[in-house]
Amino acid sequence: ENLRVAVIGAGRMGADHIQRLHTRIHGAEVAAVIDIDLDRAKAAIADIPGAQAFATAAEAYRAGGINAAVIATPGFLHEQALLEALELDLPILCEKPLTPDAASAWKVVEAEQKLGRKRIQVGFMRRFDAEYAQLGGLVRSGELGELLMLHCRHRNPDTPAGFTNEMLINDSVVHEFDVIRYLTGEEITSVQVRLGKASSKAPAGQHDPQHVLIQTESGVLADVEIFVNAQFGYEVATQAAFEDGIVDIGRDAGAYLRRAGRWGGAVTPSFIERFGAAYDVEVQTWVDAALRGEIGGPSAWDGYATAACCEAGVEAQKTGEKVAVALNEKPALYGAAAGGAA
Ligand code: ISE
Repeated sequence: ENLRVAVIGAGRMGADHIQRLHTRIHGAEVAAVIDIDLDRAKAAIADIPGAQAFATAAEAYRAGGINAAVIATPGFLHEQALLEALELDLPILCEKPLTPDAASAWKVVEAEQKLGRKRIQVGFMRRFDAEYAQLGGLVRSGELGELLMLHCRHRNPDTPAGFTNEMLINDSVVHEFDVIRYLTGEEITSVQVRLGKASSKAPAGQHDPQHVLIQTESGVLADVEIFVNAQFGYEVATQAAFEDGIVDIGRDAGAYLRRAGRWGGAVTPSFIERFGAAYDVEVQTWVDAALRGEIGGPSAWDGYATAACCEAGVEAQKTGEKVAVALNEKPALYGAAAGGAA
């Protein structure tokens, strides 16, 4: 029997997941779409026979027939949606961030603990990207010696209305926090943010770009250029420096065109295309596990640990200080390795 999924939030990511579940994923169907804007929910199911639209998750659950939830509302609404779905013991795929701060993320971890088994996979899709997975494999194999430094570039063409200064950390750098933990297998111990020369293309109230310096338990340093109004297109790329080699991932790939005396290729327009294949693998992995009664991939612990990093990052943004990341003790449910395997 198929997983019957309620997709909560029919915005950009929600709509993308709805189409993914409907057209590409095996073993799942979209049973309900929930959006506070009911017209948007209805539009999202227009081509999906049998799916129903609701304004709240509570109404959808009352109507019955749902046995899994995908949460794709803005991050500040995740806590309530997570607690409601955990209450029903549903397998959950929750878009990042789990929640925007450590205290609310910890409440979610505690609620999952009460159930005694993992129910939440967090949408850190980069772990399912072929190049990140390859880099992770190189770190773990040890064939290039120890990983020493990471140079991360995270560039978006522009930001949607209402994208605040804090969201550079909470919505964008949160991915770097997760991949740094995933690649090193270590927790992050401190975050510093430097605000340099700002682009005139950034909206009022947003300082863009920013430079973030991150350190892990063994001392690995990662620097992140977060530049969310970079105009030219989308780029997420990392250069890793090992004792015995340098590895680059995320360079523009694809067709290399020569025409009319020029050479070049297309720049990825957004994360939807850049990580399209990774999202497919992520969602299929979640569905396959849920059908077996299991949950894998990035966990609520990863969501909590990255939320703590974000909190430190936002403080560092405001104070200019190097801010330590303090974590609660890790519950046994989440295993030993810091980043966990995808
Ligand atoms: C967005 O929410 C994402 O998750 C993208 O991966 C990231 O590149 C972007 O900066 C965020 O706003």
